[in-house]
Amino acid sequence: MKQVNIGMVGYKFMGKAHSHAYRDLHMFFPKLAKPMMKLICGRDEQGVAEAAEQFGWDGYVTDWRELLERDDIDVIDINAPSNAHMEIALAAAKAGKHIFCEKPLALTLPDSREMLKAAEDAGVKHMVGFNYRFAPAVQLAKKLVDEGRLGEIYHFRAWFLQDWIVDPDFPLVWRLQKEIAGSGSHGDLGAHLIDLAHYLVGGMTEVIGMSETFVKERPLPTTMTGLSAKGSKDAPKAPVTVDDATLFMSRFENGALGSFEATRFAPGHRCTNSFEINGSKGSVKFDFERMNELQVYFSDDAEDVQGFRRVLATDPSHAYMDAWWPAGHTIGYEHTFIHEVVELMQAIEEDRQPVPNFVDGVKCQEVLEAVDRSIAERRWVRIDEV
Ligand code: SOE
Repeated sequence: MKQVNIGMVGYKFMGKAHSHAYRDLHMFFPKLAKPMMKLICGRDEQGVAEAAEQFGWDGYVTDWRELLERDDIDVIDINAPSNAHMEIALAAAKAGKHIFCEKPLALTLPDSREMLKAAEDAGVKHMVGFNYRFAPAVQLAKKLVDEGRLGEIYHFRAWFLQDWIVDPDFPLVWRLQKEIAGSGSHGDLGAHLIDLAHYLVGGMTEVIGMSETFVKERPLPTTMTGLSAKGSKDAPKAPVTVDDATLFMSRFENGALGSFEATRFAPGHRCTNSFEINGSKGSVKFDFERMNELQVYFSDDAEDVQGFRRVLATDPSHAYMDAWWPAGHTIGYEHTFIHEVVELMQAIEEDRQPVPNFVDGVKCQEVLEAVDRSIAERRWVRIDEV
């Protein structure tokens, strides 16, 4: 059986999600190439050593350059904060390593284009971590669109709502600092919606947006810096340099209209990543908090039973589900990452680019940037302007 050796940079939230995916893959997808968890990298030696032991890596390093010097590493997995993506990806491409990079691909559109060019020039495989594509219910939505079962698409409407920074005393973690994160809810949550829109409906032609930073400054963190960080009212404060919420509208190449809302200021919404598609023959609705389900409406159902039906996307006929449990036994967030790794391993074995790859990362970044420009200039911006 073929083995693919992984070196990974990052060991926090996404580091754990990716590690879990590598660990579980072979148990459920035994025919695929097996990812071997060689080395994990982080700057804090104690933290990364503990992660290596807990997640099951063979060893750890504190400088990512060491991963590139190793002949036995095939893939560099980058899930460190966004400002680290480009430098590591460029060096990994130069070293001839395949790259699996978390979203958003880069801090800016030019950076993302440089990453794509470097990966293409080097002839390596490149993948970007838009994990929500890999929920079987989302794949079902894609199948219905592709097979024309929703007809001509009129509307894509999507919203990604969270509430983890509503408290004004929530500290200024890295995700709230532009030089590290690139943007706030826009690049963190909106990026997922944009990718889903591209995947399900297609390219966009123009956008117009607005955004707000409701809490302008926050206390510096006193404990860990993740989504559960704790702050203190008495800690010194510093400015928030990203958006708390960004909304935009778009036109698609196929004539459909889009609306998008990304916010971290929606109390009660922990991770409401939702979309609805309306077409001439029907509609679908998805909500990640009920990720095993797709609500489906077909206009040609008999009139007396018309209505949205709940399709549980857990049958063997649904994407990836024949590898999991008997029908009706649901899967979760972590499975979206396992399915990403399925795609990565298949692409390496079949010697093709995985999907989504850096091309999709750049396309997403184009929309992020066009929306930013639209907000700055208070006007519609065409995608081909950026
Ligand atoms: C935090 O907002 C976060 O973990 C994002 O960074 C992820 O990309 C998203 O999937 C869930 O929320």
